[in-house]
Amino acid sequence: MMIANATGCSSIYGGSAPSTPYTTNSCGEGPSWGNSLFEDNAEFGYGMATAVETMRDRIQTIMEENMANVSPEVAAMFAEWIENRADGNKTKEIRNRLVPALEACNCGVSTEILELKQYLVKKSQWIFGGDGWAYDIGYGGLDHVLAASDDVNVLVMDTEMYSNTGGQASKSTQTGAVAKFAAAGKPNKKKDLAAIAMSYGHIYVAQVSMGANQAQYLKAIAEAEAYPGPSLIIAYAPCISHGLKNGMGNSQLEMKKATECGYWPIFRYNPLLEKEGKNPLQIDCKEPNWDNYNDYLMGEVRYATLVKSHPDHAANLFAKNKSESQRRWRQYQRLASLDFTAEAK
Ligand SMILES: Cc1ncc(C[n+]2csc(CCOP(=O)(O)OP(=O)(O)O)c2C)c(N)n1
Repeated sequence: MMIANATGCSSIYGGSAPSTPYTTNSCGEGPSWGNSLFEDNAEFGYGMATAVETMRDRIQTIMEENMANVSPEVAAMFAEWIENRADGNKTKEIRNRLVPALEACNCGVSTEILELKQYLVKKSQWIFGGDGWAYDIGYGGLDHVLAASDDVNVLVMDTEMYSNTGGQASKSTQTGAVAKFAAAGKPNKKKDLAAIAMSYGHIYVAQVSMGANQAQYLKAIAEAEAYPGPSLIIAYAPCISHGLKNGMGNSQLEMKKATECGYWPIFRYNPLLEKEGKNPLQIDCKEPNWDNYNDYLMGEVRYATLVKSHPDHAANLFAKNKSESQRRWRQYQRLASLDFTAEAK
């Protein structure tokens, strides 16, 4: 796995010395990680993926040109690698047989491929960052990378604000939330990044919340990894600047509440289903209990504080926030009920 990490909370806890969440397995293998600035992280990860695939194209050319110059066993492994080069587990297994065979054969082609052996296994390319990066500053690059067809996976940890620099409002901040640059509550609705990405049709998109449904969250990660094209996972991430009245120790519970009241619906959009004539959008949560919406907002200081400073204004903005969520829910319901039989390939 290779990770391109935009600067933000995830790069700080991801890359701090002396401790880091990343490690190696018993074979000494683990992810590699790089931190980009903040405006170009999607491009940074895309560059990593492109560089690796260019080296792997080179391996394929060497193999194709040397089928007749190696033993039938090695030629069979070359053919197997070419056929499965996009499969992480398969290429790992082939690499484990091919490398010793090439080391033993001591022929010209073996030296060339052994020099590139670190590229034999398909890399899993991930691009991590927050909403300030994904929705605002890095959005042009993110859109560009998602619009291409390369196999990269994007994880947005959506705190609905620029957390690492003290909680500035982003285009992900919801109506009525108090954040820096939105001291009287954000007047405008949250950008629907998932809907924009789904409009392309070829992007795997999931909106997840670990606290609402862990199985759905893991399924989305596995599906994004397996999808042979760009994937985008938007993960709800409570943060200190939200001011959870129940405390950050209950952030998983807060996530559950957000999904149950309709604030954060969870779903998966898998373009592979469309090829089977099925609707690609699957909504993974029940009809929200909208009656709990205001209680959810009042459980967080980022909303509750507006009631104290601007009570009338607060009521209007919270009603607007709720009706925007209800509209978004109905929009997803409409999309999820469309007939896709004509799209079967
Ligand atoms: C081009 C650029 N502008 C500003 C900064 C300063 N900066 C570092 S982290 C950050 C906020 C990141 O917010 P977000 O992407 O939402 O991630 P979070 O901290 O919420 O995880 C900013 C503005 C930077 N690193 N690069």
